[in-house]
Amino acid sequence: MGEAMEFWFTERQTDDLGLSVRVRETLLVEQTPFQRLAVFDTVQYGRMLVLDGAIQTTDRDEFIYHEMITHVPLTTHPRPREVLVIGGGDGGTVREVLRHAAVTRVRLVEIDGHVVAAARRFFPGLSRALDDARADVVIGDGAAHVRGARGAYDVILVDSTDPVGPAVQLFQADFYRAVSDALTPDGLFVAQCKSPYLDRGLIREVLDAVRSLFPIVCLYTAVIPTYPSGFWSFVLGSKVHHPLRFDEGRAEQLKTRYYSPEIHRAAFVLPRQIGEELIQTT
Ligand code: AG3
Repeated sequence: MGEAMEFWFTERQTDDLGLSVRVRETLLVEQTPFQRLAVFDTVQYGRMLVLDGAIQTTDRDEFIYHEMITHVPLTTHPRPREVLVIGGGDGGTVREVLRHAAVTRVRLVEIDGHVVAAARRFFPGLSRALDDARADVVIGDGAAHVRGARGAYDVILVDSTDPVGPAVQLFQADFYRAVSDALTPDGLFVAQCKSPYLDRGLIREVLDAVRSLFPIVCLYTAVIPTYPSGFWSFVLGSKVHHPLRFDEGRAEQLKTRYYSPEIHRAAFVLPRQIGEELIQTT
């Protein structure tokens, strides 16, 4: 045997930019009714879940995204009891929600049962949470579920893929209106909103839509190495509670690796150019 062969997977993040990782083993490639699903074992990041060519989560950096999409809103709400996760079929967000003692039920509505099945096989550290007595897994259309739920949830977490394929509707104004109706009178929601470096047009549209529906609207960010540009954003819309008046005591006690009360505050501070472009106060 000569030189060992190398296999690489590249996510084409834009037409002109990619992230490449060396693959130790391809564990699964399948076409589901909704998307192309792949699981790789990579040298740098461990196991990696890929949907339609876009990296969703990896063993090594999944905690950053899952902690940040969850703990910022759940420490902002004084008593988050009923929580809905849309998407998030891997289970990582549900795992973080379950760290909050106030939560009596977390319902996951994932459109693609194959994502849940792949997570159960290859990502037990994420999917184990789905077997918790407080977790309720529904395979179905998250947008339709939200339209049928009135005043039912304290917190809604939109853990979606990017706005291509089944997730397109999750970035539209109609959907945020339904989210508002599905929340309790002091409810709040968070949605992943791509990269402030690469997707400012999308972020601006989402902020505008959410601003027309919620009195409190904020963008916050986290550093996520495997997502495009490594710099990621979350949009938070809230009816009453402001995310900078959160429960620091509860935030301090959470068993986390990225999130902390300091990170919570810092996440809302935007680099000057991005802040000026996105958060013009009118
Ligand atoms: N959902 C957000 C993934 C977006 C990544 N985008 C990309 N790689 N182009 C993550 C699901 C984890 N529960």
